[in-house]
Amino acid sequence: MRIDIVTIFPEFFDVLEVSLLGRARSKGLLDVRVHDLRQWTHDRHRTVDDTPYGGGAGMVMKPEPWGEALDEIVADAGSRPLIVFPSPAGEVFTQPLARRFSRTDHIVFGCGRYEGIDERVFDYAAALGDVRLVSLGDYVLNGGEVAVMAMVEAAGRLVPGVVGNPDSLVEESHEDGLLEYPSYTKPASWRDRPVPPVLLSGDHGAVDAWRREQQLERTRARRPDLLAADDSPAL
Ligand code: 6GU
Repeated sequence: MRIDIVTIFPEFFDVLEVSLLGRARSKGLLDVRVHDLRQWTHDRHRTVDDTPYGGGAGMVMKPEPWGEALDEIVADAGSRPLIVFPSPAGEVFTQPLARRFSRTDHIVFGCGRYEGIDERVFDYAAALGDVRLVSLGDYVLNGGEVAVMAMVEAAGRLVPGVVGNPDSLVEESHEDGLLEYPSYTKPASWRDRPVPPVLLSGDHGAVDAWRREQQLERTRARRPDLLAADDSPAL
């Protein structure tokens, strides 16, 4: 899987070298390329932003560097990528979308800063690939970099071979539409807090039933919105 990231802060992505995704990169499972948007500027100050037409606060990212960046990356890859612009005005990123990303051969992430990117860039990008605006959730970050890091990690760990034991991927929060059940390890009692006895019973059927009940109970308490969804596993 190839991932291109266009940003004015390429250093943000240095942490992709470490941990799970770092190993996936050195094993050749993930081909991540980080690009400085300013390489596609031509003025002495390497300008990427300008004042908004119509007035208002803040600056808007100019379309020209974005156009050249997308042209060059898409031409180099030679096929139509998925082009993702992180934006608090986008659709919300969820596990099914992470799964979709993990099955995509080539994703280009365009990290906006300031008050956003000139709207015409999204329209132009649609000629080169399938465009999606994607948000992490209902709060505002300073730019798309942290959001892209989250999306790359969520999708990258679903690429076959990236996570050592694939079983650990299925029994997780959100994979079955519910929150994960609670986990315990030794000792059997710690600071007057015993492990739930059913987990020590050796009765696998009882353990499975208890875990399912815990998933439903926690989801009811913390995330009732998941149970109200059309595709809720509780329906
Ligand atoms: Cl994707 N970008 C920004 N700037 N803020 C966000 C976000 C994305 N998702 C949530 N807040």
